[in-house]
Amino acid sequence: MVCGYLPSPYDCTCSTLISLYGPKLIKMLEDKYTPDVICNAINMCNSESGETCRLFPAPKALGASMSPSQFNEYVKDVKKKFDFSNVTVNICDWLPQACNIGDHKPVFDDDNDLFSTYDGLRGHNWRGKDCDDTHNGVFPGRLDDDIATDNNCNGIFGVDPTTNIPYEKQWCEGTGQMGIAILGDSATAHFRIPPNYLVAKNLSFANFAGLLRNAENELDFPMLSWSTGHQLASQYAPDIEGPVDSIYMRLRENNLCNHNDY
Ligand SMILES: [Ca+2]
Ligand SMILES: [Ca+2]
Ligand SMILES: [Ca+2]
Repeated sequence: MVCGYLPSPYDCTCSTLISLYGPKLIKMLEDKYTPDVICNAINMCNSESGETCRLFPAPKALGASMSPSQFNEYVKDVKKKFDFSNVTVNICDWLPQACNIGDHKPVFDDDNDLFSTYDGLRGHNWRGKDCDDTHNGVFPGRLDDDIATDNNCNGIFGVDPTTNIPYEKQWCEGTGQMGIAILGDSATAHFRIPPNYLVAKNLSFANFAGLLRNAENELDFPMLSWSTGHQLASQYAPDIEGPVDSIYMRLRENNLCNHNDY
């Protein structure tokens, strides 16, 4: 059932993993090993810097606190005990796109201008949508001095036939046109774990329908944040309700020349 939440081909890989390691994982849960220990023991939680991933309280076996080296030694013992030493599962083999975001640039960006036509994987959920992914001179937020093309992706281009003035100049020049950029960690990108993911009784296909999409966004929701939000929260139902308001949305509401500039 768990693998059924994932789209093909991930469901197949998941089923293989469950058939190989499922009984041992269930035994570990029954023996009250923490999720951190289990995840590290099967090599699914690790980082390129070698730091271990720890979100939960220390295992009881280690007392109230533990150093990183103590934890690593403990995980080694658990690997040995459950014969996980030869597990070669790597989350990046399984979901390579999600691991190809270490530089925080869009994974899908044909013209390398740092703007994408794809929403997830650091795409246009994170920054304005590229309206021409074959031309790196066309992207949101740039100065638009071409009267024939919408170089800045705000939807405005061409010349007013009655005044012979480019629309971009006629409508936007001197209007205080501006976008918004936020530099920060996941907190500024509206990181959240949908509560339903953590409550066993709420396990359902409906609650996990957006699992892959959320994973592609690293459980961040910049498209719903106070600063760059621009999507309807109802798209993320049933986890999120209510209206979305943001600095970008207000900038755009006041001046459509700001469209896509976030
Ligand atoms: Ca692009
Ligand atoms: Ca482009
Ligand atoms: Ca334009």
